[in-house]
Amino acid sequence: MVITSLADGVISGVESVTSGVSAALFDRPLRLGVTGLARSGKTVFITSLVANLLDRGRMLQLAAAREGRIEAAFLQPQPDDTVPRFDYENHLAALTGPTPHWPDSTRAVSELRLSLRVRPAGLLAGLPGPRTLHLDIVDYPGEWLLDLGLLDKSFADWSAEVLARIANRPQAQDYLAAQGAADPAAAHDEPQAQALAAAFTGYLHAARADGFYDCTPGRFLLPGDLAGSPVLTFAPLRSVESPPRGSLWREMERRYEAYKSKVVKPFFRDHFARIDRQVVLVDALSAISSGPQAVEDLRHAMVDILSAFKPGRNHFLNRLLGGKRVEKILFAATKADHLHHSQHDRMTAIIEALTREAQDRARFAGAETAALALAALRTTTEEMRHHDGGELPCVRGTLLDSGRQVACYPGALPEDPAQLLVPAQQGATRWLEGDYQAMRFAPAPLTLKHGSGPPHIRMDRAAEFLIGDAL
Ligand SMILES: Nc1nc2c(ncn2[C@@H]2O[C@H](COP(=O)(O)OP(=O)(O)OP(=O)(O)O)[C@@H](O)[C@H]2O)c(=O)[nH]1
Ligand SMILES: [Mg+2]
Repeated sequence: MVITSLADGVISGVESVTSGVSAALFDRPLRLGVTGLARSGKTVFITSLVANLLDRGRMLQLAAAREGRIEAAFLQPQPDDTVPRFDYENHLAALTGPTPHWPDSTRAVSELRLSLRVRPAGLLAGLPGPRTLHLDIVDYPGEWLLDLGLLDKSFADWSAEVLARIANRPQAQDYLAAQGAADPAAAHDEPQAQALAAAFTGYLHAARADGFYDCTPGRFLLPGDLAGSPVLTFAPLRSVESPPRGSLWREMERRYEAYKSKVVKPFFRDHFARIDRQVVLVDALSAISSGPQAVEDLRHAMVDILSAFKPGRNHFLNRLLGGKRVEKILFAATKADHLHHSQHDRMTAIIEALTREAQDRARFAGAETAALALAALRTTTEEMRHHDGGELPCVRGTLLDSGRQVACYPGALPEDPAQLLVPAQQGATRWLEGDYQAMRFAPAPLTLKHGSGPPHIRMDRAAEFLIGDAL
């Protein structure tokens, strides 16, 4: 499917040139969506991608860069006036300044346009002059994709489902008690509605912090400028027989519907539906170190997130997209610099297995998919250390919390991903074999060589997969 559409593009392009139309017609924008759950590495990924496309010394696996066909790369005003600009300069300054630090957490959609002037290759090589690819990079929280599942659900169904799911979670006990004490059929009382919404939001935050990913509605965690508004002041309630007008239940139902139509649908219409290529970033290592439950939960979240890319089952999205589909999806395990490179293949196998169900669906929808382990910013160096008569493949870096330089061995990932995924699926509470250490490294002070972006692992491969064919 991708090959066909590409071939179509080439043929119509050649026709338009032979018919004397300017090659400027080739200048077309390509929208690259970058998503992932909170803290998965979206901001650092985009910052590094842009910096490394501007200065391409470390992008040898990107064919157009290696062949010297990219004549210029520059940032331009983005096409959408109402979307915040991705704060590239500040994020880069944070990562590469004199006292390097990680950029702040970001809480909403943002966008940046990078334009690449390229000399065409292959069939188009004979064309006069370079053409320009406008790459519109869009950063949006993966949590917002999870909300797609709400569109087909009534308030009653959603409530029942959520209450059943959280019944045994310790993080939810306060909310469940508050909800149990409230009478859904009683007259709506705003302070009570606010208290319930606050308690439910508290549960979502606690669950998220403990590694649960099924934390919708997504905007409750990332409200942006909607904080405190009625569309975010609802919570799941137990069902009652024909709740009267003006009851708490009816008002919550109304707000739930408003959330769907005023928050969820506009996001899909204005951002999601326009994406051509997509990266889904996954911090699998953190999930693995949190334990089997977190891994199983992450797998579920991936299935849910990716269901947005197989819109067949969702009427709203189907109508919205018409025939348009995302052409390529890259699943990337981030922060691969936490592992010695000898473990990267295993990390890739895990990310493939973790997203297999989701990938199969996307493939079904006609998108080309790939999986990769990468680090947007490499913070470590590798070394072998003697231990118990053997050699341990370690990484050395500066720990974020203590500022200490350490050589770490995070644990051996299994060769067969099933060794992690199967116990996770079967509800194991801890790993039987092996222990995985969570670490956070600080970005290392850098002196960037002229013409080179920040050090990374496989960002060039990621770029080749995502945009190589368009260059
Ligand atoms: N070692 C290492 N750590 C990384 C890398 N990328 C991200 N991190 C870590 O992950 C954290 C989150 O990265 P961000 O890029 O801010 O993640 P995000 O997905 O934008 O997070 P939110 O905006 O909060 O959703 C950073 O503060 C770093 O601690 C990387 O390439 N290497
Ligand atoms: Mg961010």
